[in-house]
Amino acid sequence: LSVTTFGESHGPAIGCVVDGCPPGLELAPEDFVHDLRRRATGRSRHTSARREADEVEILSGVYEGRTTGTPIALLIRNTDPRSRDYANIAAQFRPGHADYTYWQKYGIRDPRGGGRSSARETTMRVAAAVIAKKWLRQRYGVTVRGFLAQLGDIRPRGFDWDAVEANPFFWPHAEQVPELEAYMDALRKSGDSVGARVTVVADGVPPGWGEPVYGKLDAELAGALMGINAVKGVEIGDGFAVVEQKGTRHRDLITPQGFASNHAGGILGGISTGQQIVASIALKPTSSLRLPGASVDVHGNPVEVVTTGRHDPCVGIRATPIAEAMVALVLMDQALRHRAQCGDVGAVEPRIPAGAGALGG
Ligand code: EPS
Repeated sequence: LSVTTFGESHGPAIGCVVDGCPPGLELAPEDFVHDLRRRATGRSRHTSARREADEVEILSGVYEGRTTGTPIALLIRNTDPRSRDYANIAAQFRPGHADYTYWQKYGIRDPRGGGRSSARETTMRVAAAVIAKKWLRQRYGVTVRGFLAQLGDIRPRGFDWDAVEANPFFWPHAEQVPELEAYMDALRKSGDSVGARVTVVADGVPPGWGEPVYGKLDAELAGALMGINAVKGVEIGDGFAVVEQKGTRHRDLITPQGFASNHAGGILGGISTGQQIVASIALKPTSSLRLPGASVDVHGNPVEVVTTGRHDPCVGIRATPIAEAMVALVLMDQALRHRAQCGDVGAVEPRIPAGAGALGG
């Protein structure tokens, strides 16, 4: 499976091409509505106020409501760009933003804002992954779900999947939502931004997906998740907590009834164990701030940068569907690769049951 996207935040449209999807999958524009809405700006006062229709047009790869096996091209027209927001920083670099490195690489400053580096691009990742999620669910019963696992220094004090979809933060503990609202209101008022942690869990992945050496499942997940805007860290399973663990604590004991724990995050030797796959990302605080910050202009002169316009004080709030998308795309790719080499089922029976997940089923 391969996916590429095109388009700029303030251009006429954004789009993607998904190549390698098997034929016969039912696909209609309505399939995209749910996940695109989950990711969209303007769902709450805690995210960017830009209002995009995010309506998907299927340009190719689908005939009479089913995928044909040819490349699937999806298009979303931008309906609410406002490039004047960037007029005052057209020749400057926002500190902490990709403005500077794009300029160093290409020598072109897009005066309309972030362009390709804008989180607007992630819309198409989510759209592409609607196909992957649907295929994984229908073909293998695999589900991919995520949640906001930390906002600044606030951590969940309880966990319930039902709560996640019932608030605009994707927070797993309903009781804490007012606390998050107050935190975000104060943050917005201050003009500053904050980081976040998002965790994604895939249930139902059979054992055997992932290449053992090059193309390990965890390496592919890490690369895909790190490729999301603003991501500065990726963890699989216990991640960086393994540094302080002893082997007797970390190893997941195996019983005929299944694994007794899941510190590994469902992956051993680059190959899925059959347990929940668990991956987390750390997202940095948004760099587009209205608080002045020192920088330079394209001539190297010192400037104070102030970013106006419509920005998210915490990009992590909208990152849950994006992280799910990257996990789903990698899983579909690995499923197809595994199937090509080994067929649908693993090499040996019986298998032990999945056993313990890191997070309730
Ligand atoms: C973004 C800046 C803002 C956000 C945008 C992400 O864009 P603009 O200034 O062009 O309105 O609104 O998010 C989206 C439009 C979206 O669909 O996610 C940025 O710099 O990343």
